[in-house]
Amino acid sequence: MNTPSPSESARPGSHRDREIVEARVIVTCPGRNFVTLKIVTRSGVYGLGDATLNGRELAVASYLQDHVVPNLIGRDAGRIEDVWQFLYRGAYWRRGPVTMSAIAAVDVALWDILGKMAGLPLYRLLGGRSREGALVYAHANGRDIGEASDEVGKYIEKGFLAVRAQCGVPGVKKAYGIASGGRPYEPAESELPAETVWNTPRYLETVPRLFERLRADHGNGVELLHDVHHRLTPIEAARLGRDLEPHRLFWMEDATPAENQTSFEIVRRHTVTPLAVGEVFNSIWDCKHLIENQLIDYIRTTIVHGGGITHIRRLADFAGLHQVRTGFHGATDLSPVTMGAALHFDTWVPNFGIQEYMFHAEETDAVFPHDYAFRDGRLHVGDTPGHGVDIDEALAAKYPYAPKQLPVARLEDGSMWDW
Ligand code: KDG
Ligand code: MG
Repeated sequence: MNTPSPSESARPGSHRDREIVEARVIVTCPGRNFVTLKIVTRSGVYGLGDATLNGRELAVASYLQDHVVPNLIGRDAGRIEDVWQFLYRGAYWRRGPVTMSAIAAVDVALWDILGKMAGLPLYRLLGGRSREGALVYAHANGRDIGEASDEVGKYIEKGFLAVRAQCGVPGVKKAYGIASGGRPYEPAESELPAETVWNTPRYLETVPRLFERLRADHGNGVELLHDVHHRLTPIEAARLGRDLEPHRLFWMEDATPAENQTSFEIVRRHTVTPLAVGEVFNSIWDCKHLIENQLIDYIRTTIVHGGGITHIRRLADFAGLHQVRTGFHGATDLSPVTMGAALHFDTWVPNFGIQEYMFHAEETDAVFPHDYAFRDGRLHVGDTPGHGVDIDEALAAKYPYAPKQLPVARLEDGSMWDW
């Protein structure tokens, strides 16, 4: 499709070798749903990209299968930037989580192919190692403050240097972030959304008590984080940030919905608790005002929902100009393919902050063999060429798609609220 220039035709990895001959969308549910794109070149070298959008998986699978894959066949897998621009500009309809997750899947698969053809791990293609490992934070949650504190203690014993803590709120049925039935926390648990009830005043009085207790039980040697999950208005978030100041949080996350980026000015004006936001963003345009006005400290948009490495690299560079650091989303709905790609990015990116890390289910790890490993509070990538994550397609086929949606939240009077 693209005419090779003379230098592009030179082996190894000639234009003919790099020609995309097949692209397959693989939907599998080993513990939870994942959408994976496998792009195969004429040489047989293939790359993998994650396209999982929690609760809306099949929308991205169709976007890829019906609208993207036919455009890939015959194209040069080495023209990563051109393919990105083709899928973004060429679609006319820009941005949005479905589009950007689909573009990300293609982009990450092409970077994976480039790494494999060059015989280099992805972090080396990006510019090489900036650190020995990526600081990660784990998720501790409990039905009450005592149980949450015990959980934080367990993660510290496992070697974690940073822990996110959430606890039940008295009188609130199914508060965000709390596991049910002794299972690991997994929000998308039912075919139709579970209804949860929200009460802001009770939450605002509980959370400072949680962190007071955590500092009393565990001291100041551990980084503590908290996710508000978009539940507060800007002035309520400002109040919580101020109440948390004595407990020195690493960050307060998603304090208020951020479609209106200027709303963070209110939060920022009133508190020095560091702010993180952006796991639901999908473009640099979702955070331009937040970053250039230094209204946040950490940007959470990760590879899969933000258009892949090609776009997130631009976002991270822009953030770096304003002393905003990365703090990539890494819940269980980000597949090991995203985790692998994100960790290579974390290993390189100069303005790295932290990486979220929730353990995947054993079945997930078996379907997606990978070479990253946890050691001493950090995740370490391996030196396998590409992003270091593969898929066992035969095993994946044993776990058919199972529809699951994220919960919704209502106030006690029945009004819909932000989940
Ligand atoms: O798909 C939604 C989850 O990834 C999200 O609820 C988890 O907020 C989350 C987090 O910070 O990990
Ligand atoms: Mg979050």
